[in-house]
Amino acid sequence: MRRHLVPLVVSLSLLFSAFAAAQDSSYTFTTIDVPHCYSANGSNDDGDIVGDYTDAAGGHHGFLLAAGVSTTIDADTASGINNDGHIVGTYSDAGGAHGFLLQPGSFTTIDVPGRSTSARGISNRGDIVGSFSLAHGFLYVGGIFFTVQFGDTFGDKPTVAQGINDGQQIVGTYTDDRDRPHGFLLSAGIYTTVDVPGSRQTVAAAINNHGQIAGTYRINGEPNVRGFVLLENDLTRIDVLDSLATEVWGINNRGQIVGVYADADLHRRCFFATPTSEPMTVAVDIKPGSDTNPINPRSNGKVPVAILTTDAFDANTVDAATVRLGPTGAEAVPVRVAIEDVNHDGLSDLLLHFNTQDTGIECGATSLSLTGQTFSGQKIRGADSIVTVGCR
Ligand SMILES: [Ca+2]
Ligand SMILES: [Ca+2]
Repeated sequence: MRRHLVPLVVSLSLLFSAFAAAQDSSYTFTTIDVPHCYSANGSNDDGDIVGDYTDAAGGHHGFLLAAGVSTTIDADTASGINNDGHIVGTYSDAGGAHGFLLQPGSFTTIDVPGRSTSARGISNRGDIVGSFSLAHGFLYVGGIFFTVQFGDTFGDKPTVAQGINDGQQIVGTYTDDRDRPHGFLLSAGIYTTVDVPGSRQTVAAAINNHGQIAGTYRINGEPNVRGFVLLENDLTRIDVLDSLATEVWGINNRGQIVGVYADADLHRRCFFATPTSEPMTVAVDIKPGSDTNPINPRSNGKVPVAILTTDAFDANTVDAATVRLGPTGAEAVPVRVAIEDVNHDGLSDLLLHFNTQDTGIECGATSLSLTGQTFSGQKIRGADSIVTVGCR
């Protein structure tokens, strides 16, 4: 069975030469502790990981790694997992390859009738994508298969659908007339090629709800593959430290990625990586409408705080559940969240309310700090001045 569309990536991985890759410092990499891990293919927002490992005879088996415990899945590979813990992948028998959906207590075959099928990605809505007959993509929604096909005519450009998000945007890979793979994005019925600039081969493997696309590419003239994360035109190269080659196969809504790399001894190692970018400074307005921002530390009321949208930052990308406010920026959680244009500049801001008593503010404090993250994992930080009142 062909595990990924990409015989090319599998073979590319074997083209290790003594090529030192630079570390990407915007991620923290963790090697996945599954013996003989062959590839980590997907992760949900809880950080549960699915993939496959090899046995002594070279056979492939799926795995689920959840809360540090790995479990074998009786299949060739597990390719995707959603936030409900539903897993898709591929198994094979005498009749060929079959897609599957594994839910608590049930194992369902997902086959395009009469065709060799592989299930590769699942959204939180339960939509499944994959491929059949090795050359055609599919989308499976509500018990119905739809063809996902790049190019003008069916079969013109061999296509595999690899990943899907909750907005039913689909990514995958098609092969051109010269047998070179290109990534694609299918969004609202429109197919767009997704190629890393200057690459000879690009595989688009996964897309999250923020539109971040993760995959693998090879640049013209370079021997080894690298991973990438692409958001619109913003490309991040993914190279695991000291690796000779890196493939990325999955990305979740926290921007965390999974994949496989070749270490200095040419062993395959699976990895999980979390974005570690420096906090971005954002504009914070404590008590919108007030310039002095008086706060009574003994109040049992609430403090309103706005994160302002500017030309450089959209406050609506902030995940309010991650925001904290206090003297160090780690204290209070918001108790109310609203989108509102607090400074009347036509740009909607994020207005949060915090219980004054949760902030840990003391008499004499002169500022409060706010920290948090965007939905795509970018850390943010900001502060505003205050004066304490009612302290005598
Ligand atoms: Ca203010
Ligand atoms: Ca505004």
